[in-house]
Amino acid sequence: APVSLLSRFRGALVAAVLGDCVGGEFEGAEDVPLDRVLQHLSGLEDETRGDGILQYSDDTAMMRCVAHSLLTRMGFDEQDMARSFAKEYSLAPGRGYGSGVIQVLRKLASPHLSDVFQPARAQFGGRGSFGNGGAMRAAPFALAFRNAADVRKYARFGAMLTHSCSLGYNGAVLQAIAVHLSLQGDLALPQKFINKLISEMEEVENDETARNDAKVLNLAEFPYCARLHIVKELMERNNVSIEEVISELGNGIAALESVPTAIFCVLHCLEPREGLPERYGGLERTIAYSLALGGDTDTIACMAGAIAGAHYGINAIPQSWLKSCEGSEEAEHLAERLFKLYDIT
Ligand code: 8NA
Ligand code: MG
Ligand code: MG
Repeated sequence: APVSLLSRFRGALVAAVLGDCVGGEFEGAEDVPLDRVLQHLSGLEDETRGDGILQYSDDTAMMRCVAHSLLTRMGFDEQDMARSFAKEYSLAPGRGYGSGVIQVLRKLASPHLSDVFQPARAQFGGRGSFGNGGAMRAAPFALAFRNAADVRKYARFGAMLTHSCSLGYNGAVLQAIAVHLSLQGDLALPQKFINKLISEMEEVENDETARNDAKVLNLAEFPYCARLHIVKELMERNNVSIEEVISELGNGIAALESVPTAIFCVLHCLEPREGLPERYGGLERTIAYSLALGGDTDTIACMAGAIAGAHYGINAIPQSWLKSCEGSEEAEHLAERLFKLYDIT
């Protein structure tokens, strides 16, 4: 049956939260055997399991702030979004935030701050953060704005509140665009999907600051485009090992080493894969595969979850997974409200 747009909206936010919650188990682990991943996931189906619900981390905490702010302001308001991040952090500082971003969140709490983008610009000796913290929370921008140019523009500004390095905010733009295209059903033609992402990023990275940052950081020209070309090459092969994915695309906390990786996870899992249970649908495969890469598992699974959820819709998510994760019901509700906003922006 065709997946309705509302189902895609709900799927995107709920699967993002799920990826964060189930991925937390393996965050920072070097080697994650697929067996352990499948064991962890089948544990969610056990009603009698005693360890309670899985808590979400910084990824979901900040994504909720983005969604709330877009909804209450009926669009992007940098002051409100900055305040929302700062308030969330002060109420629950123990959600596993990156070590650098904490300084930004503390400064954003100051009532005397006039330029809310300034604390982010002061990070890392003025170079700004290239972490994936802007990208991990980018999905709601694709659910709030219908127009691709708006998605690009506001995902960028939203990320710049904490991530002023172009590698940081361009990772957020890429993630938001991937969710945007997935909502349109574009993953039905995977080759076309990756080609569209490449041409979007050619435009985004054709910018003086982005070119200069790439040079200073010793990266290829058009670094996101370069990674997306690798994604395309890996897609065309059906015998890609996890080690190759990690070495070619990365699994780290830098946006460049995790956003293209998350996109690859979704594309790779459009089809059944060896080692993953046959009863799994594409969404379950995507989450399981993201965890098996190790590294920044919560964030990679969160980003892959948002893109995959927008493709498969809410009905692809097992009830037992949904019930096991903190914040999944709220995510569904936020998605429904964003769906109404999308109709008017
Ligand atoms: P961030 O802005 O603090 O960046 C994350 C890290 O990346 C920093 O702490 C630095 O080590 C490094 N980094 C970023 N930019 C630069 C730079 N210009 N020069 C040198 N080093 C740099 O935080 P974020 O919001 O981007 O968070 C990214 C990840 O951190 C997320 O996956 C999130 O889940 C979290 N995280 C937390 C833990 C934990 O222990 N709880 C572990 C891994 C990741
Ligand atoms: Mg996290
Ligand atoms: Mg993480």
